[in-house]
Amino acid sequence: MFDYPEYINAAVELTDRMVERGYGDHTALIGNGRRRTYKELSDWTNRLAHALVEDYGIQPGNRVLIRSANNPAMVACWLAATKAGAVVVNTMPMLRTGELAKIIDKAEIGLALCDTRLLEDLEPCLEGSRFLKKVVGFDGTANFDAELDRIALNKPVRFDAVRTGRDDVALLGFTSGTTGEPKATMHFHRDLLIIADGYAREVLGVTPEDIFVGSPPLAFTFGLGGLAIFPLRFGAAATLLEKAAPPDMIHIIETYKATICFTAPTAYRVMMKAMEEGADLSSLRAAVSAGETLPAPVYEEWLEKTGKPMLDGIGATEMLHIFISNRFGDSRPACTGKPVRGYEARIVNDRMEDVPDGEVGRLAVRGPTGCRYLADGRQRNYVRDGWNLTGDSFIRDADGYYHFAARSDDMIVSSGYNIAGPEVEAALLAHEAVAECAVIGVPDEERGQIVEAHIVLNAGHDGDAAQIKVLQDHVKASLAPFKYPRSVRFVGELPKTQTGKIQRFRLREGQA
Ligand code: 3SK
Repeated sequence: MFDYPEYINAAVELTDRMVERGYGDHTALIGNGRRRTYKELSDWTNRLAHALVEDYGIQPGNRVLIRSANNPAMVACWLAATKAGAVVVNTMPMLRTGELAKIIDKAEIGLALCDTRLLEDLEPCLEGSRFLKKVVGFDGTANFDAELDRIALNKPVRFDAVRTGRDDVALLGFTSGTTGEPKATMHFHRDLLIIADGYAREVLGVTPEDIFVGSPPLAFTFGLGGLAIFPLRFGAAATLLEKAAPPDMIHIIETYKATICFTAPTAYRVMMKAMEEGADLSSLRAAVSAGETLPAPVYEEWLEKTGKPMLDGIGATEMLHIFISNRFGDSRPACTGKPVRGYEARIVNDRMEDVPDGEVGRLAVRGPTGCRYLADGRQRNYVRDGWNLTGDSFIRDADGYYHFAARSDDMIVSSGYNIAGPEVEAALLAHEAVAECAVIGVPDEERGQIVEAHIVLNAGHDGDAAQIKVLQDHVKASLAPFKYPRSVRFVGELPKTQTGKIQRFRLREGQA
């Protein structure tokens, strides 16, 4: 179905090959107030690749971490490292030292490329790391005013990319899982092309005239696909925003007449409010919603306001991108649609038997882009007989459409971010005031879910507003700030089984 030569380098296909195919003068990236053509991107990434190989000793298979907000320099670093045959781990700016250290250890990262504005949390990882040898700064504002840029500026614009095999690992996508212990999923060079040649071609019908905008971090494969791989595969342009709150996206849509937007329902809600106050989003031909469930009222309102369906989809880092999606001519409210070309889905019970249509079961998916965990015993829990169990409960109706029912695990999805409850619990328990705690997701109109902490305090600590603030600040300081509990309840005790296991489901059901 997806046929690629035995040796192929995905980054070359997205840059140099596009120049060969006549897109050299087309805009590839817009960011930091500048446009860059495919030719400029090809030259830029080739110079960087020379620097990585010649000055930092990168060899095929070496693991390279990139730390940056969404900007053209991050895309250039990712492409350059991929051209050099490295295996890249993209990370979000919000991650703190402890979180970065776990990733570095798990992925055995030797070299990290970091926007110089974000060095503070990464540099301490050098101390005592068995793997990390060097952190190199690049200029995220693309004024070429950092070590990596200065070295790259003197390099040739041609680079003989490493002859990677189509099944060589190019990317490690990290997902925090339900336990908060990061899992890495491996993706091959061919996978990076399949998500474009499958989903982006079949569902979105991307053309060179398209201009992409969106909020997901490039460090999240949802963002890497939607804001880098899809546009670059088809000669289209990507706008990259370091801060992508709805007003920023609206500004970009109006300024550049963006045509395809990737974000979560929460942001679409705000954008629709802005439309009532005069925002002009009429250039958008596709609004992709993923990362959290799309409520039917949001779908209906968008359809009413724009005349076009919002394209709900479900994806996973494990599968690299979206594998079930609605289509322009075939979409329904409160429905995620049908499998994307190349993927198969089933609804199964705990014994991996199919459950009848119309009944809730576990969503299992298989396809060409996953699921392969890096050195992780959890592979056998999440992948059975070649099928990836996504952790979601779904229903398939009699017409073959898939409908989300619930998360089957402890993952909290808030404004499109996956937050592992146990990780937040661990952060809270590190505070002297906290004796016990349980963290759950509770429904929230604006964010889908929010993190709620049920806390038993140690003696001598008052459960008042000041204490809530102290604990929230404590979580924000130890984890990425989006993980902090927006709701905190102080309780006398937590519901437990006879063997002492906390019964979070009872908190969720409000029975405790
Ligand atoms: O929804 C998600 O979690 C997701 C993850 C990776 C790629 C795409 C999507 C929608």
